[in-house]
Amino acid sequence: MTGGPDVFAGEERNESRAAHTSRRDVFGIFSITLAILATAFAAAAFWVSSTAQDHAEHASQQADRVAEAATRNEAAHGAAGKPASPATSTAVAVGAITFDEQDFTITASSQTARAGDVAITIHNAGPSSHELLGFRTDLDDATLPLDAGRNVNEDSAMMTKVLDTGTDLAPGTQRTMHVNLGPGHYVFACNLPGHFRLGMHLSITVVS
Ligand SMILES: [Cu+2]
Repeated sequence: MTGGPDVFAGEERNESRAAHTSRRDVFGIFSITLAILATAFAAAAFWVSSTAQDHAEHASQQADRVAEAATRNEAAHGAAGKPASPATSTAVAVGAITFDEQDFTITASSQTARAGDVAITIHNAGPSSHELLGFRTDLDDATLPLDAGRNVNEDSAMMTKVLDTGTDLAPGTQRTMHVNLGPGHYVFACNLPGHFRLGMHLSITVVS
């Protein structure tokens, strides 16, 4: 039985090598799987972080825009959120008055004017379209007679129309009209539906 042990030993070695080889294969597959998983995780982590960064950047840009708009709005309308009225001059306007209309107020460069030809410039600061009507009347500007639709009754016998833009002024536009005004009390208003009730009226006194 010579060679028997050798054969046995050889078989043992072979077995051992086979076991070793198979362990190495398992280890190799395990390593590759691990590497693939690690790569997948890294890619997912990168995607999540870059998406989060995009979101954060987007949110921050949006916040900036909102803050900027709020600042602009505040600058345009005053800190209290009310439309800021340009300081109305107490000087008597001679020959020209500028009316500023916006949602939903009317202001004028002066509320007292010298009788005679007056160049009336109407500026619409928006954001809606507006018109301007002028009436000679003893009524206070807030108490003009209303029609069934609760807009100013332009045909009321209690007042006489002296100015009418006729067509609406688009936001951001202005128009100059000439009118000859005698001494007296006048009311200027926007009579687009609801605008008078919302506050678009102003009294002007014309002196000789
Ligand atoms: Cu209006």
